[in-house]
Amino acid sequence: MEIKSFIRNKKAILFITHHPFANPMAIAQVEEFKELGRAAGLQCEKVSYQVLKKINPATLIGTGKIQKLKETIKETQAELIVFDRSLSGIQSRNLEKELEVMIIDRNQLILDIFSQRAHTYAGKLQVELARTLDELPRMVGAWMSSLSRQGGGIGTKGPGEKAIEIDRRQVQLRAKTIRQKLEKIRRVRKGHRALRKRNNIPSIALIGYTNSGKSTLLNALTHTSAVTVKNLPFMTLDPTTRKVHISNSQNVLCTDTVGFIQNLSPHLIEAFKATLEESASADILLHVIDLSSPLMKVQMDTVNKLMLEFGWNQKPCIYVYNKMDIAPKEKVFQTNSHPKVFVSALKRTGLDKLKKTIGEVVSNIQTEEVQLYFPKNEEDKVYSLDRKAFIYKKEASSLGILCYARMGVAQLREWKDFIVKP
Ligand SMILES: Nc1nc2c(ncn2[C@@H]2O[C@H](COP(=O)(O)OP(=O)(O)OP(=O)(O)O)[C@@H](O)[C@H]2O)c(=O)[nH]1
Ligand SMILES: [Mg+2]
Repeated sequence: MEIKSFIRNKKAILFITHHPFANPMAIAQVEEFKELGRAAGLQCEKVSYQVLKKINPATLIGTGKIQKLKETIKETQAELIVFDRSLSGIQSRNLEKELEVMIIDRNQLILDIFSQRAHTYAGKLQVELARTLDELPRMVGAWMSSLSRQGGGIGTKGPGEKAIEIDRRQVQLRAKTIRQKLEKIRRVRKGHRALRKRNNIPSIALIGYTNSGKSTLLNALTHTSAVTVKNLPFMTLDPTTRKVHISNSQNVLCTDTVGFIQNLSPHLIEAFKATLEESASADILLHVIDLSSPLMKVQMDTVNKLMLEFGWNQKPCIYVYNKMDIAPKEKVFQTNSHPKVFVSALKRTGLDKLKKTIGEVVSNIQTEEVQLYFPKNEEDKVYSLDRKAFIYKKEASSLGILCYARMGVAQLREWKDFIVKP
C-alpha cells in the first residue's frame, strides 16, 4: 500500500492568523507551525500574518487580504498555502478558486507528515483512515456550496448533488473497510500484549509532546540507536518496543510511539486508536517533557489533557524532564509534578536515577496478596502496615491479629517476618 504526500517539496506560503507579538510564547507557537512545514518537506517561501478580528465564513480572511495574497503568490510562485487553523470545506474550496493554488489547513498538514512517516501496514492504514475521516465533512461542505451556487435550497436537488452523494457513500464505505482491517490488527496486538503480561514483564510507555526526546530516551535506555531521531515533529509514528534493564534483577518493556501536539484533530486520534492502545495497555507511563522549550507548560497541559481524555490519568506516571543540558537552570524550579526525574537523553545523564525510580514504581504495582500475623505485643505495627499496604481484611484472635493484605515487592521484603504461609 502506497500513501502519497500531496505537498512534499512544494513551494508554500504559511499563513498565520495572529501576529508574532514580541512574547516568547507567541514566537514559539509560530516556530512550532514552521517546524510542521519543515517536517512535511515544504519549501517555505514566505510567512504571512493576519490577526483575524472578524471571521469571514466563506473564506476565513477578508477580500483585502485575499488580494494581497494574490500578489504574494505571484512574487513567490507559491503552489500551496497552509493555514495555521482549521478550514471548513467551503472555505478551502472558495480560497482555492480565488487564489488558484492548493489550500490546506493545519490538520491536513499534520496528516501529510503522518503519511510520509507511516512505514508499517498498520501505520499506513491509520493514516488512510484519518484522511478519509477528514475528507467526509469537506465533501458535505462542497455539497452545500454547490447548492448555494445553484441558488438551490433545502428540498431542491441541484445537478451534481447526486454525484457528490455517491462519492460520499464510497468514502464512507472505504472508511468502513479500513476500520475492519484495523480491527483485525488490534485483535492480534491485544493477543501479543496478553502474552507479554503472562510473562510478567512490566511494560512502560514513553509518551509526551512531539520532539520532547522520547526516541532519544529509548535509545539511551537500550544503549542502541534503534529508533530514528531528528529535530523534527512527528519523526516517530509507528510503535517500537524494546527490553530495558533497569537493575540486575529487573527488566521492563519500553514502547516509544507517536508524540502529541496542541489541537490534534479528533479524526486523527480516532484513526490512531491501535497505536494509542500500545500506550494505553502499559503498566507505567513515562511522560517525557522538554524542559528547554518556552512552550513547556502548554506542552505539558496538552499531554495531560489528552491523558485525561484517554483515561490514562489513573496510571502510575513518572515525569521525565529532558534536555537538562540546554535548559535554563531556573526552569528546574518550575517543575512540580511527582515523581519526577531530570535527565539529558542526549548526554545520557540522570538515567540511573530514572531507572531507580522506574524500579520503585514497578515494585509498587507488582502487588501480591499475603497474610500477616501480629502477636498481641506487636499489634501496634498494624497501623504502620496500614499506611504502606492495602489491608482488605482483619481477623482478631485472643493471641494476636491476622491481616489479609496486598503489597508490592519492597513491602514484601520489609514485612517478611510477619508473613505467614496460607
Ligand atoms: N540538547 C538535547 N537535545 C535532545 C535531548 N533529547 C533529545 N534531544 C533532541 O531533540 C530532538 C528530538 O528528539 P527525538 O528523540 O526525536 O524526540 P521525540 O520525542 O521522539 O520526537 P517525535 O518522534 O518527533 O515526536 C532531536 O534533535 C534530539 O537530538 C537532550 O537531552 N538534550
Ligand atoms: Mg520519536
